Amino acid sequence: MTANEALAQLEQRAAAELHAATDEAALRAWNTKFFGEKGEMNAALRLVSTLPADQRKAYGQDGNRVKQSLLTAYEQKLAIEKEASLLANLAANPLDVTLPGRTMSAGGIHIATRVMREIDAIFADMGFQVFRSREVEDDQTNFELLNMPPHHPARDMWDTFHTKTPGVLLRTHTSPGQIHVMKQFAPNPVRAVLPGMCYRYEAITTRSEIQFEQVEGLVIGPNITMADLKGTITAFARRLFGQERQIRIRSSYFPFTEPSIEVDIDWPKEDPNADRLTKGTGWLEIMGAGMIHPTVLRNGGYDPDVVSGFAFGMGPQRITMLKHAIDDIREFWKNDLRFLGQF
Ligand code: FA5
Repeated sequence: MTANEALAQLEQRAAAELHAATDEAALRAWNTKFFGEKGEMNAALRLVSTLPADQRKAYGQDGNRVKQSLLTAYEQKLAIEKEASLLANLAANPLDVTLPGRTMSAGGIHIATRVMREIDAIFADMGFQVFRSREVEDDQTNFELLNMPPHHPARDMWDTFHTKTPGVLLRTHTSPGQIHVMKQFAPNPVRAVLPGMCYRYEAITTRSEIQFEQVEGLVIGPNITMADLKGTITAFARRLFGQERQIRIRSSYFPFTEPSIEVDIDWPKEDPNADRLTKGTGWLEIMGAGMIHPTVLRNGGYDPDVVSGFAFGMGPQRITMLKHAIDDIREFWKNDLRFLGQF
C-alpha cells in the first residue's frame, strides 16, 4: 500500500470514528488519538520526510487537506456537543434567574453612637461647643469641687468605683467636666456639652447599667436665668422627640445646682407603651438640671456676682430606650447583632 493509500484509509477511519463519538469525552479522546503528540494523523504527516522527493509535495498537500478537514469537522461537532450538554444540564438543574441575590450585609453605626451624635448635633446647632473630658477622675473634681466635701451625705447618690490609687476613681457622672470647662474658659461666657461614659457601682437592672453614657451641658454668662434653661431644654426635647412635646419641671436636689430641677416630657397618649413608660402619669423624666451653685462657679474660676449659669445632665441610653421602645438597657453593650441590626 502506498503512503497516499494509507493516508486515504486513515482519513476514512478517522472520519468514521469521529462520526461515532457522541459526547464531549469521546470527542476529546478522538482528538488525542489522531492529533495528540503521538497521534496517528501527526505520525502520518511526519512520513513526508521519508518519501522520495518527487512524491513529497503531493503527499504533504494531501496530508494538510485531510488534517484541516478532520479538525474542522471535530471543532464543529465539539461545539454542537457542548451546547447540547449545557442545555441538558440546564433542563436537569433549572436555574431561576429571578431569585433575589444574596445581600452583602454592611456594617452600621451603633445605635448609642447614632443617638449621641444626634444629641450633639442639636446642641451644636444651638451654638454649644462639644467637649470630651476624662473618664478616670480625681475625687476632688468628681465630688469636692462640685460642692460635696468628704463625708458629704449627697455622695451616696453616686455609688463609686474607686481605683487602688487613693483619690482616683471612675467618674460617676459627666458633671466633673463642668469644672474642666470652667477652668479653661473663666471668666468668659461659655456654652458647652460634654458627652461621655460614666460608671456606677450599682445593681444592674433593666433601667440601670454600671457603665452608661451621659451628656452634660452648661451655659455661663451674664444674666443667665432659669428661663434660659427651660427654653434650651424645650427646644432640645422638641427637636429630638417632636414639635408637640411639652416639658414639665419638678424641683429636685443636686449639691452642685441651686435651685435644682428634674425635667419631664409629656409622652404621646396614642403610643401603646405610654402607660407603662410613664407609670400612668403621662410624663417621663429625661434629665436633672439646675442653676449652677455659686460655690461651684467660684471653684471653676468665675465670680458668681458677675455671671450666672445653668447645667443639665441626661442619660442618652434612657432617652434611646424611650425613642425606640427598648425595654432592657443591657441590650446596648451586649453586641447582639439581632438587636443592633434593627436600627
Ligand atoms: C446626675 O448624674 C447629675 N450629674 C445630673 C445633673 C447635671 C444635674 C447637671 C444637675 C446639673 P442622675 O444621677 O439623676 O444625675 O443621672 C442623670 C441621668 O443619667 C439620669 O436621668 C439617667 O438618664 C442617667 N443614668 C443615671 N444612672 C444610670 C444608670 N445606672 N444607667 C443608665 N443611665 C443612668
